Formats: sequence, C-alpha cells, structure tokens
Amino acid sequence: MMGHFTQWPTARAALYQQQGAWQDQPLHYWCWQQAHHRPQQIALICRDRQLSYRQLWQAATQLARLWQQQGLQAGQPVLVQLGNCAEFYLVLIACWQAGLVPLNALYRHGRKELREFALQLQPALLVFDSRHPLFSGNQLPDGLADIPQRYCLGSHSLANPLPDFFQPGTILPALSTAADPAPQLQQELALFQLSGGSTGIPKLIPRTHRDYACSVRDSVAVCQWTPQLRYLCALPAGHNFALSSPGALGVFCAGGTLVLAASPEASSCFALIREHQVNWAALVPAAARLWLDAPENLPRPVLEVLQIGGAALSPTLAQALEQQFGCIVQQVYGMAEGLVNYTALTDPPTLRWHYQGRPMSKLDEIRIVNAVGNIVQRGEPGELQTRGPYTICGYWQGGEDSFTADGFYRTGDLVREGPDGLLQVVGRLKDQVNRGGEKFAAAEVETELLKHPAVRQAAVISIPDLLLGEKSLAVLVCDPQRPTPTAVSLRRFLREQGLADFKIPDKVQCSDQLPLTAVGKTDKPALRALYATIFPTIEET
Ligand code: J2J
Repeated sequence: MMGHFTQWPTARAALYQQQGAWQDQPLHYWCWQQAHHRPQQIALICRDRQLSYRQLWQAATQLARLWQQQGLQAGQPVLVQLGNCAEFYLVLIACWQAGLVPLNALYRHGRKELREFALQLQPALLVFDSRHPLFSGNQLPDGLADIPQRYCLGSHSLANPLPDFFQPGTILPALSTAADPAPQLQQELALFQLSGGSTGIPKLIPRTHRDYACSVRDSVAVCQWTPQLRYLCALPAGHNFALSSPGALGVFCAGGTLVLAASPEASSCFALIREHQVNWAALVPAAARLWLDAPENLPRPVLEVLQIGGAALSPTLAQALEQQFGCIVQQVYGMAEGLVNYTALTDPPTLRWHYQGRPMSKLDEIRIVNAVGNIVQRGEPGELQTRGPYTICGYWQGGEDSFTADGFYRTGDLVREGPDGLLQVVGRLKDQVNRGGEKFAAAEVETELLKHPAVRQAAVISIPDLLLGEKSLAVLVCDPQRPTPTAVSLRRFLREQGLADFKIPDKVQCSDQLPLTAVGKTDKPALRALYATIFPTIEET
C-alpha cells in the first residue's frame, strides 16, 4: 500500500506487549470466537433480519474468499460508504479476514470527501450503497471510476452486487476449526478512521489491529459488558464512538447483541429499544436532546445506561436524561486518534453530570499544558496531550505537527482536571467546528469559499446553538466590484463543489475586513467574540 505512518517506538511497544495491552488477536477474532462458543446467539438485528454469530462469521468468510479470488490482496485499502445495516459489519469482517484495510466514509459524506479519500488511499476496492444519491443515474462520482473493483448494495451498472449471503437457504462455508484467525495480522493496519480535522486536507488515522483491539477490550472492561448486553447503534456505524467505545466491536467482544437503528430519530429508536429490550445506547448530545423532547417516553425500566459523547453535554441535560429515562448517563470523551475517557457507572451523580471521564487504560499517559508547553497547576485549564497503547503516533502520510517530540498527541482540546482524575472539557484550541458531534476543519470550508469569484477573504467560525451545541458562520470579505453573493447562492456554490451538507455554513455574513493577529492571520478568537454579541448563547432553561 502506498503511504506510511509512524509506529510506536520500540520501548513503548515492548511495554504494551508485556503488560498485555497488545495481544495476539486481530479484530475479527471475537466474531470467530463467538461463532464457536455461542453460535446461535444473535450478533446483530437489522430491521427484520436477525443474524447469529455463526451466520455473520460464515457470510464474511464467503465474501473474503470471493474478494481473494478476484485478486484482492492483504494490505490493500478499501473505500466503504454504507449506512447502518448488517452489510456494514459483513464488509468490515470480510475485509479483516482477507487482510484488507477499510476506510468507512460517513453516509453523509459528499463527492468532495470521497474523491479526497480515494486520492489519498488509492483503494483497490469500493463498496457503496446504490441508493445513495451520489451514485444515482448509474454513474460514479469523479475520482471513483478508477477504483478497479466495485461492489454495491442494490444494483448499479458500474458495480457488482454484494451477494446476499444472509438469504435463508444460502450455503455457507463450514466454520474453520483451525487455530485463531490470522494472529500475524495483529500489528498490521486494520482500518482508517477519520480525523475531525483542523487543516484544509482531511487527515486519515491509521489504526492497527492490536491498538484498536486494546481500545475495545479496555472499553468492554470499563463498561462491564457481558453476553446479556443489547446495544443500540444509532450513531453512524463507522464513527469511532459507535464502532469501538465499546460500540459494535465491544458487543462482538462481549458476545452480546447489536441492534441497528437507521438514525438517532427518537420514535424509531424507542420502538427498537422496546421491541428488542435494548439495555445500552450511545448518542451525541444533540440527539439526546431530541430524545428528551420527544412526545413519547421510553418504556421503563429497560435502558440501563445512555452513553453520551462526541460533543459537550451540559450538566442540566445529563440530569434531565437520567430523570426522564430512569437510566445512568455515562459520559464518553474520545477521539478517533485514540484516547477514550469514560465516567464510571459508580461515580456519584454530580461527577457523572459535570465531568467527561477519565482515561480508560492504566497505560494512557496524559498531561495538561499551557501555551508554552508547561504543565499547568492542577485544576487549571490547558491543552490535553496524550500517548498510550491505542493512541496513534502519527497520521497517515505524516502531519506530524500534531505530535510533540516525545510522542504525545496534541488533542487541541482545552481541559481541566477535577476530582478523582476526572477530566472536564472546557474549550477547544483547534480551528474546528463541532456541529452536533459532526466535526470539520474551518480551513476546509474556507478553501472552498475562496473558489467563489466574488469572495476575497473567508473565515469560518462556530457560533453557539441550543440544539446542536454549535453551528457554523462564514464571515466573508467580498469583491466590491462584483455583485455581493447571497447566502443562498453561496450555499448552492458549496454544494456544487460536492461538500458534505453538514459543512455548509448555517449563516453567512459579509464584512469590510477580518480582524488580524499580530502575525497577520485571521484572529478567530476576536471574530468569535464579535459574533457572540450578535448571535448570543441561548441559555438553557
Ligand atoms: C466534549 N467534547 C468531546 C465529549 C468528543 C468516543 C466518543 C467520542 C468520540 C469522538 C470518539 C467529547 N465532550 N464527551 O472517537 O471513541 C470532541 C473533542 C475531541 C473530538 C474528537 C469515541 N467527546 N469530543 O467524538 O474523533 O474535541 O471522536 O477531541 O469524532 O470531539 O472527535 P471524534
């Protein structure tokens, strides 16, 4: 595979191995193990289909063999864009069985994102859903037509259909009784995660089998999952939270059951929770608020724990969720680059509501530093830096400024340490918008805005929003010689560039000039302060 990334230094790698954080099992090991130990247990429920561990494993084996017969080889990258459906996991496990390395694009990603992923990765295989608007008209978006092998859900003239291995009566290969599946894979790349981004080019996160498995295994231990676990996946299946904290892979590790929801929409999720006796669910704060405001309530007592993460959760909302649903709210503060923090189920309520959690592994190292890199006084805010057995040491193809000389990842989050090692996220240094948990780099949208002939300067910032936490505002300096573009025409222009919808600015403002810092860069803090008076925070009631 083209490209490179920085691996863990030898001494730390030896420590992680010796401490058992890294083990000799690749990520598909759990599914194989459950297929042997509890073959009839339902691994996942997707609409009217209920698949046992045995069926899931065997179907994935069949698909992996098919791809190997087509000439696909271990180490090759795969670009996948599927929604929340059984086939997402089928493809993931088949990729791992064949040693392939998937990048799971979000279903909401557009033509621009897919093109950039394909450019960076040069995938050997594309897997998509033919019902996605990007693939309508039996065409492929630019940059994807060169991918040599293509498979799709449904039918498309430029791709092979994914065979329906789940159809009753399908003959599947026998369960392999040989030793554990491919333990030699454990130090190889398992998948690419996506960074929320802080620069114009989206960064890809290389995760290996051993580090990702460590993250899942430790998450399962913190959350005390057992085969009785019934987890609702309502967030995008490929997002790090829903996949690994403990997420779907945690379900497979524990031998529980994964219940898939197409979206976090309250009434359909409530129906799934009721019908399948779901006891855990994971949401971003924006979706949790919609659950709270839904006209119907959840059947009690079913849901034991509601995990909330991905964006700031207000203590008021945390408390209201516990009261309304009669469950425990567990805060999860994680990042696709690695480190995941959880509040303990046994933490007292006020701590559970006010803090975002503590690092889950005893091998996680964290420090909180000020602007010049010195460790702050305990309780003071500063940037969180971290390294550990499941935190990357570098992005795909570099991007090393995000790492310190001694290998800590600069999270770009401002945090403070509270009681009992609990962290509180108090702000952000990175130039990013977190729109209801969906993140993007301001620079990426600014680059697209500057392609508009009437736009001379552009700055994208976040503004407070009651529902989403943050929305985006584009402040533009326009060419006085040209007609000023309307917000509608600018949004249309950005859509035509193929940008995902969630990155299109919610508001557009024109200005004579942008405030500058001493070195002549746009002064984003000054802009945010200026527009905070125009779009003030709406206080929660
Ligand atoms: C405030 N900000 C948070 C939280 C993430 C589990 C859970 C979430 C993610 C995730 C993840 C936050 N409160 N509880 O990968 O495994 C913001 C921070 C962080 C960034 C990471 C997981 N939880 N954040 O959200 O890669 O700014 O991962 O650095 O998408 O989201 O975003 P992402």
